This record gives sequence, C-alpha cells and structure tokens, in this order.
Amino acid sequence: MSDLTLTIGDKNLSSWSFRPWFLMTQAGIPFTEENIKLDQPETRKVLTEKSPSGLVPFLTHGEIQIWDSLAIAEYLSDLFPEKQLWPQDMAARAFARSISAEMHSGFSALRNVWPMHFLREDLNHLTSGGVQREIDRIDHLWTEARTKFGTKANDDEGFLFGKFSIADALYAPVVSRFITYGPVKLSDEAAAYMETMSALPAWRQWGEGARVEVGGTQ
Ligand SMILES: N[C@@H](CCC(=O)N[C@@H](CS)C(=O)NCC(=O)O)C(=O)O
Repeated sequence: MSDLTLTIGDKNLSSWSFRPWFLMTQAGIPFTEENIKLDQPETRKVLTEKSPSGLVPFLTHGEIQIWDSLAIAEYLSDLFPEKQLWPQDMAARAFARSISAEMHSGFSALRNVWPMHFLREDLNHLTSGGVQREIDRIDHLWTEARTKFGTKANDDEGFLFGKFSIADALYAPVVSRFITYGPVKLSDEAAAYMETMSALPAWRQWGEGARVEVGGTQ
C-alpha cells in the first residue's frame, strides 16, 4: 500500500480531481485513491471534516496534507525528482509553468460554459461567453508548445513538451471538454496532441472508473 492518498471527487465531473489523478497514474506514482461523492446532502460535511480547503482534490502524505491541484503537482515534482514531472530544459520548463499557471487561474468561460462531462461526446456546441476566444488561446498554446519544444525533444512522445509533464495533466480536462462539446477547430499539431492524450491507458482507466461511478448509465 502506498503512503500517498489522493482524495478526489466524481470522475465524470471533477475536472480538478482529474489533473493530479492523471498525473500520478500516467507517471507511475503509486497511490491509494479515496473518493468523495460531490453534490450529495452530506458532501459539505464530509469535505469540511476531511479537506483542508473544503474542496477536492487533496493529497495526504503521512502528516502532510497538500490541497489544490497545482500545489499537489509541485509537491509530487519535489518528492519524485527522478520522474522529471517538469521539462528538464529551462526554457521549456518556463513555458510549461506559464501555461500551467494560465490554466489554473484562467479560462473561466470554458470552465463555466463547458463543464467537464467526461463520459459524454455529444453535448451541444455552445461557444458564447468568450469560449471561442479561450479555445483559440489554448490552440495557440498547444501548437506553440508542440512546435517549439515537443517536436524538438529527443524523446518526443507527442506530449506538449515531448515527454509527459505536469502541463499535460493540467490540460487533460480541456482535452475532455473538447471531445464532449466538439469538434473544435484546432491546428493539426493541437488535434494530434488530443489524439495522443485520449489514447493513453490512464485516460481509459479514468473513463472506466467514471462509468462504474454512474452505474453504466452514460
Ligand atoms: N483550485 C482548486 C479547485 C478545486 C475545486 O474547485 N474542486 C471542486 C470539485 S472539481 C470541489 O471540491 N467542489 C466542492 C463541492 O462541489 O462541494 C484546485 O486546483 O484543486
């Protein structure tokens, strides 16, 4: 049993939970998963008792608790330096940190108008409220990451910076939204990036977990 416990919300809906779960699973970091069902009468009480922030996700490592997806990612990067969760090249790392921070603090139109529904691929394509502007920005960021860094890396595996990194985990729920509400118009590089992400075993595993949670109804 691992000494790391990641507490998350519903797999179909909790985009913030998806990020550290996907990071740890794809990077091969062992952990115990704890699930809290959101939107239930008892959810607030459970979260208030257990979570430092009253939200999911949070990570427990012995006496230490880390909350908020980006802080969890940084903690894991410190704990497992050999996993190289940030790109090794300094310019690539600066870009990766910038786009991860931009994801973490921004894209509110996309988050509000297109909430994550991991299991759906057929929802209406509503691009009001700044959504299209944010799609364009993400298309630009993914394309720039791939062409400037990803494709130039010796060990390019199709991720934003070649090898899998925290930036990919931060953008995983966006890939899911683009599948759910798409098709969205993207550059060839960005579209290929989506294919890489959604073909991963960790992606499938999250989807299988989501399907079990909803009782196979979606
Ligand atoms: N900034 C936080 C956001 C966490 C967050 O908003 N989590 C939502 C679920 S995705 C939550 O816990 N909501 C509590 C509730 O629905 O009661 C992070 O990066 O982890």
